[in-house]
Amino acid sequence: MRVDVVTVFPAYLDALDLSLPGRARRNGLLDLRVHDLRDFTHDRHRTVDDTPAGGGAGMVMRPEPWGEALDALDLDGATLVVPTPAGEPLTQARARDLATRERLVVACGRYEGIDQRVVDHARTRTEVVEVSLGDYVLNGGEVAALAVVEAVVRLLPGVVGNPASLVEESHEAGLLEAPVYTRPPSWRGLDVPPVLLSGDHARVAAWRADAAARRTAERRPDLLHASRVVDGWEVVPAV
Ligand code: 6GU
Repeated sequence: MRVDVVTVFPAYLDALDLSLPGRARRNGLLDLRVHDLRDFTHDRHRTVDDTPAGGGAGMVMRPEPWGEALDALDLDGATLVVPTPAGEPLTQARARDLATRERLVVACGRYEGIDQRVVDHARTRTEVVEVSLGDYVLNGGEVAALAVVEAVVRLLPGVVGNPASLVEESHEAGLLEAPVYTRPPSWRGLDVPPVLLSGDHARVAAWRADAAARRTAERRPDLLHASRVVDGWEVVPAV
């Protein structure tokens, strides 16, 4: 997969040299290119922002550098990902969908965001998805770009060594994952739940299913439907 990221802070994306995305790059599974938006300005101060039309606080990213950057990258056949707190939630289903694309272009806004005409114009040439990481405010799209790349790249064939590990995770089954333990069996007076040491795979699976349901009911009741109720909470995943 090819991923182009456009940002005024290219160094933010340095973390993608590390860990799993770094290995995917070295293995040729991920062709990641980071571009500095200011390279597409022409004034001495390399200006990318201006005051909001209609007034108000903060600054808005001007359309011209974005237009030039996206023209230079040639969006044809790419999916443009625009991180914004006003976007659709980045979910595991969304990550799975994005992982099927041949090429992503991630446009990282700063300040109050990018002039909407940039997105509207891009939509006339290619698929555009505006995504949000959650209901809180970040200063720009770079952290979201890291999140999108990490969530998507680990789903590409050959990137994660054991594909079975992708199946049992939080959110893949529509539920949160059960708690996990390793050696030693007793640590600081706290024991690994004995069922996990029993060797009885069916009982282990049943324990995990129950723990996942309880945890989801407690922490994320929004992930559950209303039909099979445990302790007052429905435990059927909504996806
Ligand atoms: Cl994608 N961008 C910004 N600036 N803030 C956010 C966000 C994205 N997701 C949650 N908050």
